[in-house]
Amino acid sequence: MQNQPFTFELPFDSGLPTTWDTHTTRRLSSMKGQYADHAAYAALLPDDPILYEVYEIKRPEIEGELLQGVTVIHPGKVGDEYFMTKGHFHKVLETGEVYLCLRGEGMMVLENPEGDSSVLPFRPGQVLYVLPRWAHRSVNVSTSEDLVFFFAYPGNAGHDYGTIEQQGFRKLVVEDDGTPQIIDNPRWQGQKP
Ligand code: S6P
Ligand code: ZN
Repeated sequence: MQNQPFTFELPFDSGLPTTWDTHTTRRLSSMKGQYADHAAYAALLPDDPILYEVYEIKRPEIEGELLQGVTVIHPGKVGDEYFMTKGHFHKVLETGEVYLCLRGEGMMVLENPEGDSSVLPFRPGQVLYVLPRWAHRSVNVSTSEDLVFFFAYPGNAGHDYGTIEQQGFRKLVVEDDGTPQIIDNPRWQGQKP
């Protein structure tokens, strides 16, 4: 781990950082129950494709530090739903996060415990600010190109994956006639505030 201020490159052609400390891959099998089309999920499971990869710079997970890295979501669909991240609240709910889209075409699905939800388009050159209290999931709405983005968030934030695993997001992004559409999640299992 660096103990001096440092730089690293995010070349716009690849979007990949030139250095990183950890590289995590998430496969379809880690998304059980998240895709609305359970039959399509089951049909793809034997291949267990990699949906996305996260490259991170290691820093102490404490207040005052920032954790940063790059996520690459590959193109693909499960039924009508695009490849997407698991999504999470931060364990410290009052945590904001900054994203910068580098490549591809995406959407960010967000919601808070108060019942508000939002789905924002996410294009190269756009910065997206995730407000404190809002769960977030990134969706690659291209079926041919990777979606690549940089993120930074406070070191003490932690992650709460369990709430989304259990209740899902209120909104889904699905392909309809070749274009992304936002629909209500018929299986959303949260409690209305
Ligand atoms: C972390 C930040 C991103 C995601 C990454 C993968 O707070 O929001 O780095 O970790 O995009 O998503 P997920 O939901 O699997 O952590
Ligand atoms: Zn986050």
